[in-house]
Amino acid sequence: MALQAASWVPSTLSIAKEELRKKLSISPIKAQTAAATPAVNQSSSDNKKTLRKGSVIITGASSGLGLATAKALAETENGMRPLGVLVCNAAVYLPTAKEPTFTADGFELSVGTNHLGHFLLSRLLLDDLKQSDYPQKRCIIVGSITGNTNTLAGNVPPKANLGDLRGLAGGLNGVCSSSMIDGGEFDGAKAYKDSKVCNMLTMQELHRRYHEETGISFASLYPGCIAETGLFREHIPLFRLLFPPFQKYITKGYVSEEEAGKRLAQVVSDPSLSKSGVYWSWNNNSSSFENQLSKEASDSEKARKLWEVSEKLVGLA
Ligand code: LMG
Ligand code: NDP
Ligand code: PMR
Repeated sequence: MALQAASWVPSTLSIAKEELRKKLSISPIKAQTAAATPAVNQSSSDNKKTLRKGSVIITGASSGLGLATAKALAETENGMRPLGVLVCNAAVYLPTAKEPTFTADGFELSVGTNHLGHFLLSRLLLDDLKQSDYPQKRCIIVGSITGNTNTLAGNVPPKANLGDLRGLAGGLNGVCSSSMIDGGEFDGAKAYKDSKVCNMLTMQELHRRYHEETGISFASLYPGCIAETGLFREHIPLFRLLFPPFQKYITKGYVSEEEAGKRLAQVVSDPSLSKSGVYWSWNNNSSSFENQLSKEASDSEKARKLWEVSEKLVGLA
């Protein structure tokens, strides 16, 4: 099934890319996807119809959490095949970069990929989700504990802080504005954590704007510390060596890719996790609960401003 799921990648990828291209010339996200439902070539002529009715789109499904989630969904044997779900999962983390790098459109790479790419993708696919007749339509944006300063992990420097969004408003291009959202000096670890705050704020703003009207459930989550994924590929080898045992034996926050994939798969298709506007987390015994976001990550005024600034940057306003 996992291989079958992988065979979905090119067709859904091209649909999403085509959508993006049609609207404007932005390309921070290659929408790599996987799905657990019947393949495109088994359906009728209309690919868009298949997207609406029979698919889960997962960005960043070539490794780590995205791949493990696709596997967990593909292994689900019951009739409850998930339909009409968008999972914004792809991310990059550049903790050792001394200088910023940029997307083709000139946005700092971490925020461009993790936030702006998903902001645009979710907006472009909203109509498809809206029109789907699947009863539990969902749009999920993966967040993290490290963007939440109400936790110990969120207090490890550098801490997330979007400030007044002056760098983002200036285009995040490092030329006529800072490459950091708050207008400060480039810091790759902070840029990642800031992008996760954006992900969690965006989910809540989507919920406020669209949940009632569309019936789509919007959710974010912290799947646990999946300390061995490709996310840390840019970190120094010593970190990659020590981080998994540190998380396993000291913080006890470690989860395997398989376990994390099952958690995200629950948010995709478990009827008991259908509530909208929620940031899900799991206890050590793997039971899910609605977690509290930090002050900044639940600031509705900041969410609105982030929405408006992001709309301008991706050409939707
Ligand atoms: C920033 O540093 C970087 O500046 C930035 O560029 C970016 O990379 C960012 O978030 C990413 O990090 C963050 C800095 C915060 O954290 C560190 O640098 C941690 C390094 C700790 C170095 C210890 C090395 C020696 C460890 C040997 C022990 C191995 C144990 C393995 C487990 C075996 C189990 C059988 O720094 C701080 O905030 C300092 C706060 C320090 C608080 C210490 C809390 C106690 C935790 C227990 C210590 C265990 C250390 C293990 C470290 C693993 C790597 C994270
Ligand atoms: P991985 O690096 O394994 O997965 C990230 C995925 O994103 C890869 O498939 C990667 O594909 C893809 N990706 C990166 N850039 C792009 C792009 N521009 N377009 C399309 N795809 C892209 O890391 P994880 O599985 O750990 O990360 C998945 C999510 O989980 C992220 O949102 C991360 O923030 C979140 N998370 C992870 C935690 C952890 O402890 N690992 C903890 C909390 C949250 P490719 O390599 O082919 O480019
Ligand atoms: Mg962190 C106390 C629990 C805890 C948890 C659950 C995490 C998760 N971390 C915790 C604690 C600590 N970390 C402590 C005490 C330290 C100082 C030694 C520490 C350090 C640390 C570093 C250097 N942690 C990190 C890094 C990273 O580079 C990772 C990061 O911030 O990426 C942005 C990271 C993480 N810690 C986590 C999680 C989940 C990460 C991965 C990042 C993410 O996806 O959000």
